[in-house]
Amino acid sequence: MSLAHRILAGDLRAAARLMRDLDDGFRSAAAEMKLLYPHTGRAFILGITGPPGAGKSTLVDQLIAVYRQRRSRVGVVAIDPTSPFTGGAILGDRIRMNRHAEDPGVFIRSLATRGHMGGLSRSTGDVVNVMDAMGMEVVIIETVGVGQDEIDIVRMAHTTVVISVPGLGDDIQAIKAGVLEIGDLFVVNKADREGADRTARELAAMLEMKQTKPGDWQPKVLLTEASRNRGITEMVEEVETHRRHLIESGALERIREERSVRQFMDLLKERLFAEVFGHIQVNGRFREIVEEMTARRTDPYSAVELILTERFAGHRMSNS
Ligand SMILES: Nc1nc2c(ncn2[C@@H]2O[C@H](COP(=O)(O)OP(=O)(O)OP(=O)(O)O)[C@@H](O)[C@H]2O)c(=O)[nH]1
Ligand SMILES: [Mg+2]
Repeated sequence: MSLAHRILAGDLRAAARLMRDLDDGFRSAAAEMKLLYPHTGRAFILGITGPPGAGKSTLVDQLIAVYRQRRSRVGVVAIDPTSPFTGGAILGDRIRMNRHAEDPGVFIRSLATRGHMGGLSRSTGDVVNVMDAMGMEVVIIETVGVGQDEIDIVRMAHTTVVISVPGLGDDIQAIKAGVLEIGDLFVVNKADREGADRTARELAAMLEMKQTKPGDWQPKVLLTEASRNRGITEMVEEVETHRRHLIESGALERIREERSVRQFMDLLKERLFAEVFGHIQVNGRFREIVEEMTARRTDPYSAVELILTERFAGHRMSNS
């Protein structure tokens, strides 16, 4: 039986195996993804982002518990910002969410940001799709920080929660830059720490300055203390309110469409590059071009044009 069929039948080990094959870039994995795709599009995708150590994993662990009480199955994709060789944060996530390790209704997967040549958002998308096809009603994506990679990842979420913590004066400024735009809900975690109320007030003030149109979603600012399970139910309620808003306003359909388009674009970029670059590496053209450029007999612009012409003119001929 194919991995896809086993996954659709609820086989968790088959899912883990496919995710490894995806990491290794096996061609067979693409065939499995084709079989799974018709079974995707049902999961609610929740993005959790914020600075290192803000308590994201602790919050996610509490969220899992709430969704499990409500009988939803939960998938988690934790993006590990550190080197795949240290494994530090992966271990941390495992420990943080350990109490759910034996629950067959919970599936946790960590992805490293390095070692994924140009495709972290695509591999995240693949993992989300596998979890979706597995029947996970909720898929949570945890990412750190505000880099472009993270923004791309967070954009595949239906609802995005931005976590901050008190006492990060300059980080609030960083939040201002880009994260203010992507948050559907802002959570100040570590509410037990001094200055939490002030951080929440500052955030709320910044949100009020944003230009809005009637009918636009108004992000709230909530306080939580993840390590003592405080404020979590309120957070889930607000997430659910946003989810209903997405459905009722038709925005959910738009987000889904954007996500398919982005997946298509990412795949196209990756496959075109692999196709063209693989070819010139094997036939020695790449080496020649490097030498020509170094000797200033050609330039990168002309070289790319030449390679594309050679590659695709050849294609048309061989196909006709
Ligand atoms: N005081 C306090 N500590 C908390 C709270 N929530 C989490 N922590 C602690 O903060 C530390 C970091 O928590 P994590 O959940 O690993 O944070 P994270 O944002 O996932 O960290 P990275 O994934 O490494 O970026 C841990 O020691 C938690 O126990 C809170 O509400 N109050
Ligand atoms: Mg974490």
